[in-house]
Amino acid sequence: MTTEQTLVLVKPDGVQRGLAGKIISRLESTGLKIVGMKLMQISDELAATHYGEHKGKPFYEGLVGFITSSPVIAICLEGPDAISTTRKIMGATNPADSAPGTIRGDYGVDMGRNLIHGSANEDDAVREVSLFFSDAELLSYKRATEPWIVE
Ligand code: D4T
Repeated sequence: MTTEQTLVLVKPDGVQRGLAGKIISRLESTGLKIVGMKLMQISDELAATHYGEHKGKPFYEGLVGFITSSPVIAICLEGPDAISTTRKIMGATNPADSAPGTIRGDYGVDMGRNLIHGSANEDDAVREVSLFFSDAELLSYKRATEPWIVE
């Protein structure tokens, strides 16, 4: 197990629908640690950088329009295998294909309103965490429960 950091966004649909608490609670319940969190409005520039790999794809304009349409909650989670654990709890990109018990499977029905973003791999995670958080916004702290979470 590698200790990793990953970027999570509760997307505008999650915030607008009042699901942020439920979504964050599911991630928090795994034992992963919140080391950064803020409500923010994503600018066009930040959206273009974050979703640069999708530029030119048919869904790109809609994706950028959606992610900039209303505030998101940006979270940096830390812990063993934080990237894959978060992706597993999120479910498949398209909520129609997401298993029950996952965030997208339980709360979503449409690919363009899939509630949550989580970094896809280690390179993306490092890039995305530094895109959304300054060093000063990422806190290093111990929790008394840690021996009960990691052997
Ligand atoms: P994000 O990046 O939002 O965590 O989603 P994924 O990592 O699971 O999926 P992705 O990068 O392939 O897609 C980014 C974002 O674009 C939307 N999307 C995607 C869409 O609206 N239509 C599409 O055909 C695809 C592939 C959904 C997620």
